[in-house]
Amino acid sequence: MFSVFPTARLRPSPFYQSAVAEGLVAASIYNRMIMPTSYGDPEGEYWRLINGVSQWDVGVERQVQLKGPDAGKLAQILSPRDLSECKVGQGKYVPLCNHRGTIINDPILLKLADDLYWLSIADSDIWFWAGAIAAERGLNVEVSEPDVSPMALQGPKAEDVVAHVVGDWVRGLKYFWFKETEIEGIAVAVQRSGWSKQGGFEIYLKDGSKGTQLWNIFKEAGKPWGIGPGAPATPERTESGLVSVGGDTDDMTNPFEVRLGKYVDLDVPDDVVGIRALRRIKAEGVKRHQLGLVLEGDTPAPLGFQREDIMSNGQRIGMMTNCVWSFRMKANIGYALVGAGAKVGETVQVMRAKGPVTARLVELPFL
Ligand code: THG
Repeated sequence: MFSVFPTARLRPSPFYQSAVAEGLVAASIYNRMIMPTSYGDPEGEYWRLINGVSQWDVGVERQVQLKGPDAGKLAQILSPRDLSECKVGQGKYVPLCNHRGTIINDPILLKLADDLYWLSIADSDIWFWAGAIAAERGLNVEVSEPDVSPMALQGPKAEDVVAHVVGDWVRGLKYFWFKETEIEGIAVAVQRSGWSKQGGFEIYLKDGSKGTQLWNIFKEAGKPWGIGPGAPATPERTESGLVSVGGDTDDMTNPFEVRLGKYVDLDVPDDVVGIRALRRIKAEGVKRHQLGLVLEGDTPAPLGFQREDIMSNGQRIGMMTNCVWSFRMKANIGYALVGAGAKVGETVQVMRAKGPVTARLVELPFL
């Protein structure tokens, strides 16, 4: 059995011991933490997410806390999405861009109070970024990483399980809205969210010493609904068209190229990081766009990091950024980041390790 020694460079989540007890067999690294990825039955885990309820250790989705009188001002400077209408108790999906308009993270922003926000981040060091920008702009706000770790319940039966634990009020929560509460004395925030399109909730644990206890409360409560362990599922998120920033994007990708333009408001104030670049990119027109790929063949693609050239009529037109076997479509599917001239319906060649594979460009999401 492989084991991991926690250090400041490789931090376990508060749910790590539970994940190991559930039979964790594979993990990745995210925000310098261990992110569980498989419990040994990818297809079973997938169908549990599609038809039932799946329990995920997503403690790697760290919070960047903005606290102080200028917290809201800093949140807006960090994101090109207009936050002026964001209410206390509301969450919003907010791309973060650098000065060139390149997307560097895509957190969920939670507004806990007028002077308190969390950015629930994807995999990059936004603490440094936010802290430096706050200080350089002379803002009165403290940037920190609080002891807060999300656990996700995803799937069509997640709502029944969460309602059973915290009460029927959760059924009335709107998408990305949340409420702070306690579960058997454990402080949490409960949000309708999660990195799947199957519905579900995330329970933000506010005391890392209570991870095993919180995990077991949901494991026990979920038994009548057949709950079991899982992890953010590449086949499901690909079918559903969710973007993985850093995976599906490179160091030149702007939000318009990867279908995130609807989260960019070009008339936010001029002091928003990257907004001038984004206005220019929009005015000039995007050079690339993201489409789906359906590959020929009925042998599941090997898992792993795959960024392979896409050819059309002997010319390289872009790259495949992600490829996975879809259990529902019974085909290998992936994302293409290709020149704006490449169109849905076009047949292309993907230069895979074992040779070229024919594929069709399609609209996203697949399902
Ligand atoms: N949960 C929490 N934090 C996170 C993630 C999460 N941190 C970053 C990571 N995921 C990646 N970011 C996300 C988060 C949510 C969504 C996509 C990427 C998402 N998108 C929906 C969509 O694209 O259809 C809805 C967006 C909308 O319309 O507002 O859900 O999962 N705590």
